[in-house]
Amino acid sequence: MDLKRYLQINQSLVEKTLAALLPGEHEPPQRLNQAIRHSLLGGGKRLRPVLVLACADAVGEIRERLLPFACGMECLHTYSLIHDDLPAMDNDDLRRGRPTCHKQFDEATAILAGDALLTFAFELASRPIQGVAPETVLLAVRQLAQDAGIFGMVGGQMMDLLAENRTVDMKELRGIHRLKTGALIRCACESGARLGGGSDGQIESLKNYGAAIGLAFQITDDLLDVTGDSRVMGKATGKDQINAKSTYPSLMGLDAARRLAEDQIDLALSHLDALPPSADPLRALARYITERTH
Ligand code: GRG
Repeated sequence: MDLKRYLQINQSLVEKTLAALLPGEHEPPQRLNQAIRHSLLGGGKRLRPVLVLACADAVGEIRERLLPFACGMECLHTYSLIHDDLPAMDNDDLRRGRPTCHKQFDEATAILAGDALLTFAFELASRPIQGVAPETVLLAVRQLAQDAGIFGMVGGQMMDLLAENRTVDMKELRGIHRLKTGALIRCACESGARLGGGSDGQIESLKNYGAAIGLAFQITDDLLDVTGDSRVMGKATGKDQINAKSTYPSLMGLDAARRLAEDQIDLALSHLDALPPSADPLRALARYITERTH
């Protein structure tokens, strides 16, 4: 399994589809469309849309038809990054190797670009999919709304902000990240399995796979903030320590955090045991989560 090639092919598929689905930068309102394209088409690993496609591959064969849904997930993720970078939140200057949206444009434009991407995400996710029952699409859209909102990413972000400047314990940290980072990654896997025609058992397995890699992804993000190279990552590092934030490395130490991430990858792989060789990209992706450098 050549993961590098698999990622290149699928990342480029997602990028071409996104570029085609989005309004052009010369279409009005030009400033909004330029800001959206600046943030969305300027790099990124495309992990969530690739997971949608890879989970569909693992259970069925209708992956191309899922591209608008997968791109919707990337729009939603990018909105969260734009808003997270704002001065009222993380106040970051660099994202995906480029100036953050509010630095390149201004705060009002960045807020609107995020809002527009959030709503565009649901426009894309709710498009009919040939060969998939409308009720199944509706279920996936509802799941996306839950995982992106109060009971998912936004709720987790609020809990994360409220946890600033105090030490939280492992249980609370896990609860925050299960929502803030984990919900969308888990949702990508569950949606890919559901829209790809997976059985209830397969959907459950891929949901559990997503939950485990989501935690490993967050631990790795915390580790990279300590040990990573900001030039490779395209964003500032060392911020957690400066902000005295509780993270996996700060609560348990670097080695124990690495071990916990590896344990989650083993757990994720065990959820794929009953799946056929078409799940091999997911097996390779799980390992990549902890090996990544950006
Ligand atoms: C503002 C509602 C709102 C939510 C923000 C996702 C998030 C919640 C904040 C991002 C802060 C952060 C660094 C979280 C850690 C994990 C994470 C989501 C990293 C960024 O995702 P990647 O690495 O980014 O997939 P790329 O650029 O590769 O898409």
